[in-house]
Order: sequence, then C-alpha cells, then structure tokens
Amino acid sequence: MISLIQALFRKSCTDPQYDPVADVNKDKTIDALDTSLVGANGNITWCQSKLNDKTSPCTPPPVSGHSCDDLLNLIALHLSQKCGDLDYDPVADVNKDKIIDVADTLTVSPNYTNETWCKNKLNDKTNPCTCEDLLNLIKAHFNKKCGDSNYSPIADVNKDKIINILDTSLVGANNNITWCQTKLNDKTNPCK
Ligand SMILES: [Ca+2]
Ligand SMILES: [Ca+2]
Repeated sequence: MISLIQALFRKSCTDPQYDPVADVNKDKTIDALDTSLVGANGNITWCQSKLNDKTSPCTPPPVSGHSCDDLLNLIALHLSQKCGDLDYDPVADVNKDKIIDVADTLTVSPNYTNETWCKNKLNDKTNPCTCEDLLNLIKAHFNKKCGDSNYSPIADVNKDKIINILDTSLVGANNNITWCQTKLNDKTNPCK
C-alpha cells in the first residue's frame, strides 16, 4: 500500500498515472496525507479493503438535469388541479390520471437523474381531459341551437344544429382523448 502511494506520489486527478486506489483519503491528490492515513490504520484487513476501493473522486457524480427540476416545479405549481380546473396543466399531470398530485411527483422521483426522460415528459402535451372539456362545453351550451347567441358549433358534436343529449351520448360512445381532441378542434358550423 505504502509503496503504491510512494510510486504515485504527488499525482493528482489530471495526471494520467493517477490511481484512485493510492488516493486513500480520496482528496484527488496522492500525498503524505495518504501515507499517514495508512500508518494510522495499518492493519492488513483495512489495507486490503483500501486496495479494493477503486472509487475515484475525480469523476463528478452524475448531476441531475434541469428538466427534472423544471418538471417537479411545474407539479408543485399546479398541485391538486384536476381536469376542468382553470389552472390544470396536462404537462404537470405526468401520469395523465387527470389530477396533479403526489402520484406525479412519485412518477418523477425514480427518473430524477434521467434528463432525457424528464425532457420527454416536459414536451408531452397529451391532454387526458379532452373528453371532460368537451362534455363541459356541451353542458355550458345545452339546448342551444342555430341562431341562439350562445350556440357553439364545437359543442354541437354531431353537427345537427342543436346541442343536446345526442351530443353527450356521442362523446360517451367515443370516449378517447384523441377523438375528443379532434372534436374540440372542429369548428365546422352546420348553421351556415
Ligand atoms: Ca396525475
Ligand atoms: Ca347536436
């Protein structure tokens, strides 16, 4: 052990000969401090464990990506908001279960050091609430027909010029977020 330290004396992280095993106290330089440490703990078991310890203090530990912090901050900002709430943000609803809560934080936690994973989630604008949004729109414009000031062509999902139970049933029958998103984007007006 001592001879290894002496052979590599004064080598530090930037030297190609630097050997983390000889840097016993892991302070990035092989020097007298390491020799003293071996002297103070001079028993064969201790020295053997140090000889097996290839941990290098030179490689910095993986740092967390900013995206994961951004994602956690977004969850905190929109906490307890659910589908239909004004401040609901589908990006913060990481597990897309229609509510932003601790379950989303727990979904991020095991992936906290995975910058790519968090970045993908930040870019995932999938909105699990499109059908709720559509049903709320129908409710807000219920029984309105062509000519009424409060008629909404979007809420008239089947485009039969009146917003009623037939539109609600159609949403119920096609209850998937992509279909509902298409309908929310469909501004075709049957009254014209
Ligand atoms: Ca959620
Ligand atoms: Ca209709």
